[in-house]
Order: sequence, then C-alpha cells, then structure tokens
Amino acid sequence: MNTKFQNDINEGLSKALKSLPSKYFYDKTGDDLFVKIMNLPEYYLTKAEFDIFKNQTKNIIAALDINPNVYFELIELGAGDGTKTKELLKVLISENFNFDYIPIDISNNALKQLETNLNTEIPNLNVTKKQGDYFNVLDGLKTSNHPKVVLFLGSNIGNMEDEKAKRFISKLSSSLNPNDKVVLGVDLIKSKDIVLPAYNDKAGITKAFNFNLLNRINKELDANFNIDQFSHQPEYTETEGIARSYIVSNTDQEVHIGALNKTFQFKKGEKIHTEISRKYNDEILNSILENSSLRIVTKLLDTKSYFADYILIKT
Ligand code: AVJ
Repeated sequence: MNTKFQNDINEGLSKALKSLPSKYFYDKTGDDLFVKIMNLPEYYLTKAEFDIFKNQTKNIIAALDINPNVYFELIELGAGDGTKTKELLKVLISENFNFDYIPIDISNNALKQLETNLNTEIPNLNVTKKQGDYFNVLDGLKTSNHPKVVLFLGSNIGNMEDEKAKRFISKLSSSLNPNDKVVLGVDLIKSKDIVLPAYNDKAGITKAFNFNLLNRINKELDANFNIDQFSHQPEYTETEGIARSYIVSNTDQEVHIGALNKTFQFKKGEKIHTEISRKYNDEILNSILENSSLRIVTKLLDTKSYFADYILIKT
C-alpha cells in the first residue's frame, strides 16, 4: 500500500501540471471529514439523494421491475454508511422481496459498522459484505447467475474523468446479464452559485478534507508541506459541468518528501489538482453509456431537481 501511495504521489507531483489522486482523501481522518461534509448545509448532494430514496422508494422499486418470486442480489458499490439505502431496504423487506444485500466497500471498518447497524435496524435482512476496490470486485460478480441490481450512488462516478467513467461503465456492463439493473446516482449540472459553495463551505470542512492529502503525505511519507503556505481553491465551469478542487501554493517554495528522497518546487500561484466532481445531464450520461450495453430506463429527481437517480438496464 505505502509503495503504491508513494509512487502515485511522486508521479502526480512530478508532472508539469501537478495533481494528486482523490482516492487518497479517504483514510480515517478523511472518512470522518466526509461524514461532516455530508451534513454541511452547503453540501446539497446527500440531502437531495436521500429525498429521492425516502420519498420515491416505491417509484424506484417499480422502475427496477423485480419479480417478487425470484431471488436477486442487491449489490452496492461504495456502500458507506448506507443511510439512503436503508430506506430502500426497509421497503423491500416489508414487501417480502427475496434478496440478499451485498455491500462492497474499500473500508473493512465501514463495512463492519454497516453490517452491525443493519442487523439491529433490519433484522430480517441478509447481508453479505465484500471488501475491495469496486473496480476489481466487479469481476467477482460474474460468478453468480442470479438477477442483479447494482447501486452506485452519491455521485461517486463524478470523481472519474469521462474516459475512466466509460471504462468503468463498460466493465460494470460486462459483469451483468441482460435485464439486470443499475441505480446510478449523479449530481446534475446546475448554476455556480449552488455548486461552488458545496465545495467551499463556510466552516472550512472541505478545505480540511482537501488538505488532509498534504497531512497524509507529511505523516506517511516524511514530508514537510507547510499547510499555511497553501490555499484551498474549488472551481466550477457550468458549460462543461465540472467542478475541480485545487491546492494552490501561496509563495515560491520547496517541499521535501523524505520517503522519496526528493524535493519539489512550487511557484507562487501554482496549482495541484486534487479532485474532479463531474455533474451530469442526459446527454453526458448517454455518451458515457454509449459503448456499453447499459441504457437509461428512467430517471428520478429530488424535489429541487438538483440530483438524479438513473435506472439503467443491461440490454
Ligand atoms: C463522494 C465523490 C461524491 O465529489 O462531491 C465532497 C466527494 N469532495 N466534497 C463529491 C467530495 C469534496 C464527493 N463524492
């Protein structure tokens, strides 16, 4: 793990346009900060998707078109704390659908907590957790031939550049059988005055989340980033529908990374790109789905039309 981390950091900081992979946000501190982000007044995404799962549960189930007499697998990629999913699980159980819930997450810790919580809150639910990187875990799905519903919520796909999202969707598609379904939660393209504050909250939690990358490099790779000499800078272009987060150097400075035995130069105003949060519409999603066998069946919106859960079918 640490050599992979080390190599990725070295690669990112050695490029002409510096970047760091957003997946490294999520250590214990990052997980805790992300929970705080989801509760921020500015971070509308989680609330909007919860609204869909809470108030349109029946519509989701109808769109999934599940045969109540046939066993199916409900698989969730990047399950997290399951707050939204529980709304769906409770209704599926009370309506006597025949299924197992299979949450997949990179964090074993998060999975154990989720399992414990589900066992008390929904005792009749069968939970089979799987730990792993969901890109890799997809291969394992093929081993069962039961009908499947895959949940990929929270606009997690937004963290992928379009080319990567296409590869991911193709891989997901090829691990499914015809008539299997996907529930894909995505943030929708909307105006800057709504999107930007979600990545630049007043309390500074998102800044701390972004800077957690530098703290991790300091701690785990024996580096000397002086956090006070950098700024948090989110940007959003409504025409392309992409939010990007940067860490900007406040001065000309050098940072030494002990584990790499290497010094990096930063110019005043130079940016490190740390995250992409893509926003979607039908056209963009269709271009991502184009080379896969997944097609849009329907789309469910929250009351403010900020967020969408698309139901996709494998053809
Ligand atoms: C979990 C990827 C959906 O991009 O909105 C929140 C992560 N980053 N605030 C997002 C995040 C900064 C989030 N996703």
